Amino acid sequence: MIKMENSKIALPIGITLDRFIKKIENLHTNTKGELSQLLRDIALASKVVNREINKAGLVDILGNVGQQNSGGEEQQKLDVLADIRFTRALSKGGEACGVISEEVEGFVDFNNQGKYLVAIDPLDGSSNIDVNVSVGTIFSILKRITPIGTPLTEADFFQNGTHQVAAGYILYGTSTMFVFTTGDGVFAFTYESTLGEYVLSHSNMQMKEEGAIYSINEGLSKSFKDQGILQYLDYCKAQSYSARYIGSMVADFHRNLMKGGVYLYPATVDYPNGKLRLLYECNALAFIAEQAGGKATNGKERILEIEPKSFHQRTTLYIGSKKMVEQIEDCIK
Ligand code: AHM
Ligand code: MG
Repeated sequence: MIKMENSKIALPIGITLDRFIKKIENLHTNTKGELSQLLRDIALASKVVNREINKAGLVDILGNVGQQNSGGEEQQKLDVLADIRFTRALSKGGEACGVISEEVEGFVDFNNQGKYLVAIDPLDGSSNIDVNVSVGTIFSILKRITPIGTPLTEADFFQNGTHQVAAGYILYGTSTMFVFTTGDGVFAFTYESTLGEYVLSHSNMQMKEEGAIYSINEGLSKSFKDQGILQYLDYCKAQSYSARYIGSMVADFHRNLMKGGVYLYPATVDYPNGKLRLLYECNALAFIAEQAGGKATNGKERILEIEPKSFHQRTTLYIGSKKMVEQIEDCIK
């Protein structure tokens, strides 16, 4: 049975993602099911990527391709493969009219009648691919603002994160999980490989207001531009918090979502504006964090209210349990 509790959806654990999406669709009037189909397309592509990640090591898909992506980082073979899989699924599906990806310089216009735009990091945590450590996919969905049937423009993509209609991530970890929100709470589905289905495992996820885990690349502390971060790290140590940093943001974020904690990527000498990308990394996770009762800022403003000015714009990021993020903000004031 479906009921709305404080605008949150209550559906039984064990329901498949397809059924879940259909039921949510039924709760909303005037929907044509396009967003539902788009989410299904992303889920399907993620199963293909999951299969490929699981084969890594057995077939020749590890290592880099010898070229750099839009941000000047080494592209891994699996980065490129994942980008191809998701872009193909989105263009064939027809609900998305365009995409921006970490792996591609500009935007891709599918020239179709779709009304949604997708911003995606096809495989986040590239440095972990070769060493069998969790990686993820992050996606953010917006509605185009220019009329359907006309060429897409930069303005379509340069909408702040409050305009997202859905966002999510897939974590390829000890099990594979699809976590997403459409603004009615956060839901996680675990992949049941023998069935080939994502099954609801965590309903209406909520993040603890305060946790005891901090996730940061502390090895870079000499190059942090804001000394307030060091003050916050001293506080974490005084409290005997646990330091946990995998180097795949999706995995670090997911753990903090489940247990309570905070993820930090401040400005450094190498990345004076922060390392992480606003449109396809930070906005999506910020939407999820807020839906789960957490918080996401760049230290001064809400991530979701930052006005994008370029496709691969970077930002500093402090995201996780609300009180922990607020304390960081106090330290770096
Ligand atoms: P990527 O998109 O090139 O994989 O970079 C993003 C990743 C995050 O997943 C991770 O938290 C961070 O970069 C790690 O960076 P660092 O090695 O500087 O700590
Ligand atoms: Mg990334």
